[in-house]
Amino acid sequence: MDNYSDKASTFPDPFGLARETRGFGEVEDQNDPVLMLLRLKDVRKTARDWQSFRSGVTPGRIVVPSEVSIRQTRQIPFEMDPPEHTEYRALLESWFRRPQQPDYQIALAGLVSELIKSVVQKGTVEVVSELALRLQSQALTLLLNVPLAEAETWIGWGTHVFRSEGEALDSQKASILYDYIDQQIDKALQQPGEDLYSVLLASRAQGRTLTREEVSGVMILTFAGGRDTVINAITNSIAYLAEHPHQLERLRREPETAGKAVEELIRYFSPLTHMGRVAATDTEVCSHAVRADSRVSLCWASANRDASTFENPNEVVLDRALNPHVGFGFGHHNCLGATHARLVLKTLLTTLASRVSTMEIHEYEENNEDWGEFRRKVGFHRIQVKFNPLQQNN
Ligand code: EMZ
Repeated sequence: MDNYSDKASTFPDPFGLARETRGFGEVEDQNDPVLMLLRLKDVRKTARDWQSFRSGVTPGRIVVPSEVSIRQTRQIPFEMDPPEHTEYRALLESWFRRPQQPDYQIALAGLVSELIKSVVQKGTVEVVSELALRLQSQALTLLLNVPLAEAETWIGWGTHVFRSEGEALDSQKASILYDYIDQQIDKALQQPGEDLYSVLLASRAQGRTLTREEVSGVMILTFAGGRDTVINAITNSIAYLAEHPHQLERLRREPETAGKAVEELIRYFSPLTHMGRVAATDTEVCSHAVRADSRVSLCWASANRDASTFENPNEVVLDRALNPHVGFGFGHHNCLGATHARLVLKTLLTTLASRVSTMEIHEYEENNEDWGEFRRKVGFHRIQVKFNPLQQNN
């Protein structure tokens, strides 16, 4: 077993004791408290029970920290409940499954390969801004089917579209995203193309074409939901492989293990800590009374370390056989972007293994979230890494 405490890629579980003893935690959030559910069983059960625990409430309220003060537009489909949710989700599925197509995979492999080539050439880079943010943004051009050059605009926005340094909710920053999406919708209306905006503008739900507001709601979710989460997953995976060179070596020898490795890294790092729901009536979860209209959260990060399901939950076991993690959520709201995110990570792992011999972490600054009594490491604000090329590739 690896020495636990002194590694950049060690992400301790802050929820362990509370999960085992109580099963929940309580967090204050802008005068709208949240009951965090910590056990895998409760998280799954509550995620399934959309009649009692709703997503289609005031826009921004199921996100923790709440975004009620910075947006009015409902993000689609995640701020909806069945049966409405079912129809919108179904109309998005085939588009978000395009990463399964060979030409998409070839295009992504090309992007990743260029990026890795350039970091190897530079030698030492700051991974969050020079690799993870760039990769996330460039890969998103494939998901949206827009020109690669668009990525430069998004890179300029930094790692989170609603947060800036020292400000958890930055409304000025949010308006940059909304204005941008508005302009893109205008463009697509004037000159429809093969991009996601145009496809959505021509899509139908509820017996009519989608409204502009609905198209915007899908686009905001696509931009915001898969941004810091993907950036953290990329950065944390690189930190892990830098500190476990034998695992990079193994990926080189057995690239077919990359799929399982991705699942385990997602379980261990859990890029999204939790997602909320709002109780429809007075009820009870985990033997705790929950009042109508109060918030609960499904803590994916805690559920993914639940020892009643995962053996040695605090260890990264890259070829973990059974891995029913909830890193991409659970139930009908599971992550729509997961096919794309999995492909990005898998391509990153196999490309690193084929191009890089070892990586060395120089200095770094951790990114921690504070949830009341819980302090959770989610990634890095910055991390300087040296990439050593594989000899045959220099
Ligand atoms: C929302 C959320 C979706 C939210 C799956 O998560 O991600 C957060 O990062 C955004 O701030 O608006 O999109």
